[in-house]
Amino acid sequence: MPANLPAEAKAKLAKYSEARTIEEKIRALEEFISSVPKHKGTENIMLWARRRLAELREELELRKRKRVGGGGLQFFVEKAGVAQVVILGPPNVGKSSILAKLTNAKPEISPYPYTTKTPVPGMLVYEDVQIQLVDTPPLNLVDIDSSLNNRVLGLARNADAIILVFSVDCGELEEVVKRSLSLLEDRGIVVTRLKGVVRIKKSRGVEGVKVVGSGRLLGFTEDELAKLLASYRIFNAIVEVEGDVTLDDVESAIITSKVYKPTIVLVNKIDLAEEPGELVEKVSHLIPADVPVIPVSAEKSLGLKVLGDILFKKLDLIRVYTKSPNKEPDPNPLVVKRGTTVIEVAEMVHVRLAKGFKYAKIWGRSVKYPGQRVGAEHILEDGDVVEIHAS
Ligand SMILES: Nc1nc2c(ncn2[C@@H]2O[C@H](COP(=O)(O)OP(=O)(O)OP(=O)(O)O)[C@@H](O)[C@H]2O)c(=O)[nH]1
Ligand SMILES: [Mg+2]
Repeated sequence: MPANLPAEAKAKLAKYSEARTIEEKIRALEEFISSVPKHKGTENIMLWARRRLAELREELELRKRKRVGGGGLQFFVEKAGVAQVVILGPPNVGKSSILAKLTNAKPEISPYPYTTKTPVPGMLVYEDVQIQLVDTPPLNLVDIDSSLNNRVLGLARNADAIILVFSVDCGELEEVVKRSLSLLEDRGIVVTRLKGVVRIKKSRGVEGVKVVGSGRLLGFTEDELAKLLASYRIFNAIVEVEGDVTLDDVESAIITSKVYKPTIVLVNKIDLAEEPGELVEKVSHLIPADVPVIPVSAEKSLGLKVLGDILFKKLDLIRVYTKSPNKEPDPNPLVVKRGTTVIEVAEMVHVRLAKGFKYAKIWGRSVKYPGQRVGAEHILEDGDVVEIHAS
């Protein structure tokens, strides 16, 4: 249902999105809430705004406590390695056990729920790269607006990917899966690329509104899109569209700033299942098709070996090994986004190589034969060795 927000509310929202400090954001959001008329069409927006406000107040509170002597629980985890992946899930499913098995970290593990109180990082070594995993306190699926949920979901929003853990002994497993998914969705964390996804990047660098991506606009034109954005005072933006997208989807993207997080699902304690296949099938049924569902047992070390590989692929990263002529390739890869071109790698190595770029020689999956010459726009693949020739 369209929100039909009055101009005043839209202006407040613009103020919120431009606010630089938490205090400013809180004030702008409070003003936004009081300027939104209450009716069916605005229910979702109000829900979003109230939750966002709660998250922001929580964050402010934490920062204050930290300032007055570090009494507060430390919730922010500095990123390290090639990506940060949070381990999320309901209480007692074995999140900490999984971290302990996959990394050198020693989190507290116990048969009682709510054992983990603060995030615990560890490093997963996958071949020649390190992926940071962060164990978190459990998601509360009963009191969904709990302050712990706010903090944990804040971590997830900031991470590069999510490992969502359930377990065989979850009780009403299907209900638990459904609730967990809707908790993420309600907070604007999208785990699949199959549904329509809109991302709006405000940018002074573009002239007007530019639509990119492989998706389709359903029932509206680019002109109508630009008008809607303008009503929210967004005049220069790149709108990334994937899947089928309606004008309502665009509006909710403007308001709630949804983020896509690559996700994998683990069904842990599979050692306890009498019919593991059937159970995994049941869970898979509820999970979007592009999210892998993997049965594992932290206790019996089952199914864990493949996780590094699956995670790395899901993160859409590739490893590129640079080399100088007549030398061995650098053993430390450059880890870059899938789709990266030769010239982009040249820029990362040295401006001189990019400016004077002539050609590159490649060994690896992206070429037909070893040492093949390619141009600047050649797209690299995982494992490629690149030798750049510049003047
Ligand atoms: N049978 C079996 N038990 C497991 C497995 N993994 C974890 N457990 C047990 O499940 C209980 C909870 O494990 P934790 O790793 O503390 O679970 P958690 O999800 O971190 O729990 P919270 O921090 O409270 O959210 C412990 O008693 C573990 O020994 C498994 O694969 N199989
Ligand atoms: Mg734990």
